[in-house]
Amino acid sequence: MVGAGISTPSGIPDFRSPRSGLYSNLQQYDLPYPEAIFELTFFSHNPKPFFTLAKELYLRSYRPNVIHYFLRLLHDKGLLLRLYTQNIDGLERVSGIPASKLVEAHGSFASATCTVCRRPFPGKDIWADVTVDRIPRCPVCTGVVKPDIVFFGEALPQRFLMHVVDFPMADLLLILGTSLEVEPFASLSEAVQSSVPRLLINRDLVGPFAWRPRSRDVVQLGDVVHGVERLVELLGWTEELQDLIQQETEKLNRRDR
Ligand code: CNA
Repeated sequence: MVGAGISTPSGIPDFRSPRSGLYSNLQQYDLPYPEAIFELTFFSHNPKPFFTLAKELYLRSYRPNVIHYFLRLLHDKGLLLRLYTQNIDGLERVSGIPASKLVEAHGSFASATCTVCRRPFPGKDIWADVTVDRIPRCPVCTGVVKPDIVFFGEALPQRFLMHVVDFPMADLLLILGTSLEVEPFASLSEAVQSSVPRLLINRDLVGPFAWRPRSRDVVQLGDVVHGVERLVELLGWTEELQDLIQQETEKLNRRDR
């Protein structure tokens, strides 16, 4: 289970970190209160702040970091049952983890839907407008076209239901870079069997690790990059991970050339 904290080392601010988090830097988006950026009622009245954020994510073409590639290495080794992410930056896909291994619980920019007639569109259709600060509109009914990012109160994607099968099957749960504050995602941390070790690598102690710890919980507090690098070292995978990062970075360099 991962959250915005795994992408801060890529330069994408999270929500709740003091000073650097989006919630402390919302003046630039002109929002009445932070959560408004992902609220449907606010969006229907003023979609601009959300699209400003979308443009920022799109144009800066952020890259995966060592944490994403650690997860990719888990997949390459056949150890990754599934990656449940709250992130909407798409960096798990960019790191090379196949879509079949991913549950993007809060949606993605890969697809979009008209908020009025519900027509579906490929996600890429909105960027020509968004990059020139125009609100994307449905060619048929002129409704605003919203990327399929899950807003507060909206249903999670169907794939989220895979947790019913996945979590009881897991024999280790990694939880990286998340405040575990957003439900129903946060409760997945309690969906593994009680004999299953849960490893939290995060700056602060969060969720059930604080208020209902289990005897097999392991917590590594501090910077998530440091925590993951330490784990990789203990596993003896440091060189292999460096090779993977180099190979994938060269691929991205060729893509961006
Ligand atoms: P959050 O609530 O902002 O929490 C992030 C957590 O990560 C906090 O506990 C931080 O202390 C911790 N953290 C941040 N950076 C580091 C670091 N370098 N080392 C160690 N710990 C760190 O974010 P959540 O993901 O828990 O909240 C869920 C929201 C955030 C989801 O709905 C996301 O869509 C949304 N979000 C996503 C992105 C993204 O896609 N990259 C960015 C911002 C917000």
